[in-house]
Amino acid sequence: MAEQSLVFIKPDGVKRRLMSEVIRRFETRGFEFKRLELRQLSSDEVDAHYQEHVERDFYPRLKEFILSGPILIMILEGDRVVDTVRKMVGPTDALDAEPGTIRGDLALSKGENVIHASDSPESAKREIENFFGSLVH
Ligand code: IDP
Ligand code: MG
Repeated sequence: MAEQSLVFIKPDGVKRRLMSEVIRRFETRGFEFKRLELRQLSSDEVDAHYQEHVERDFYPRLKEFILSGPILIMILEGDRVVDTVRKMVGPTDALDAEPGTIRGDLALSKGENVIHASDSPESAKREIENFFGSLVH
């Protein structure tokens, strides 16, 4: 199966009407969209998605933020999609993100940073199974 990445626009990006801007970047870069779905996550889905962060001091605020409105979930597919999308997204703290990246162009915060993207093919599989119940072909 071709490499996939689980990406979502966070509630700040949806509320700020950045969906089309972010979709456009991935579409024009050449990735295939396997899924594209606006969805309100459940508490359990957020805990499972951010399992590596649930004990962190910032987690309660992160969870409240992710649950504060719908997110736009995408499964993107293509050659080296995981690393390429992470480069297009930029670092976690948007103040460190270079212009030209999604966070560098569209955000100014470390918490409310517009977008999530899988950090490895293994994370992508786990995240896709969490949101879609199985891998997607
Ligand atoms: P990533 O989204 O760039 O992979 P992670 O370190 O995996 O960054 O953190 C997940 C998300 O948790 C971040 O995108 C951000 O929304 C939030 N977050 C991470 N670190 C902090 C922090 O120090 N303060 C507030 N929010 C944070
Ligand atoms: Mg991460």
